[in-house]
Amino acid sequence: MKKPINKHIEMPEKMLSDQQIKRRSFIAFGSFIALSGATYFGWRKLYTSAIEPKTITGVAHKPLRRALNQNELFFRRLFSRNHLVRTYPKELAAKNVRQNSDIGLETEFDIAAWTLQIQRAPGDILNVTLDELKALPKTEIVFDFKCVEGWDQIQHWAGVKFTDFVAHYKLDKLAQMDYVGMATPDKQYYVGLDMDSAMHPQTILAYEMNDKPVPMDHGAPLRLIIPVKYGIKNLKRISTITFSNTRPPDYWAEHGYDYYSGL
Ligand SMILES: Nc1nc2c(c(=O)[nH]1)N[C@H]1C(S)=C(S)[C@@H](COP(=O)(O)O)O[C@H]1N2
Ligand SMILES: [Mo]
Repeated sequence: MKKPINKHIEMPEKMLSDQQIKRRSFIAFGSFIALSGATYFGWRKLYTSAIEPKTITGVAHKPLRRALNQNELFFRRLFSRNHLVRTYPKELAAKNVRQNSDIGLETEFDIAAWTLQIQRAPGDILNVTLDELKALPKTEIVFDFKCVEGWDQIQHWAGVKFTDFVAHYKLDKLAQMDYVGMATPDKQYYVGLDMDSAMHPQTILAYEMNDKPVPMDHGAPLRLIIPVKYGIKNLKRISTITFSNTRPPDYWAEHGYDYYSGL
């Protein structure tokens, strides 16, 4: 027996009654009002919420700071010292390197008298000169430098890998602590870094930019290049380095920004 041929059957178009249309409009409009209300009151609740007391972090609304800290925990668990930031060929590095802000660079400064000061213990400061740093293995990096203000630029830096520096000066014990703190000679700008980021293989104490000594406004004689972080953590003109198990002071965290500021 032959199968009956399936004829195309026209479905009658579904007609909506006036009443149904009214009901749907009511639901749509009602949802719109409800969502707008939730957005407005949610925003107002956040806006009028308490500001955190100023400690190591400051100025952020409490719920936002909680979110930033939770975010940090999440990403620190994912962080790996083996995962490298993307690098580029040297030819792609910017010739006109962007200069951003200069907190801590405005005080009169004698570059010839500069030494890097590492606090090994209270009252035990190790002084390292630029020549001593230059005698260590040199590491170059060309990467995309990112500022939280919204710009980025491929830049070429060179200096001593922080891990090489730690190994050479036998700071391994100190590097088992949780944080590193760095500050400018006048202490006007300072950053706190989690140890995993500081000991990342692409973190360098940089004394060269585009194969020349770091210019004054970019942090001469030595600045931090830490590609796993936003620009704010890339401290220009390092003077002091400290190690600790608590968060070191951080200029922008005190002004409301994320303490971690990872990429
Ligand atoms: N001492 C010091 N370091 C600093 C800053 C600063 O104001 N003072 N600004 C930070 C910010 S926000 C950025 S984006 C980079 C900019 O570095 P550049 O001027 O070499 O581009 O430096 C960082 N390091
Ligand atoms: Mo920045």
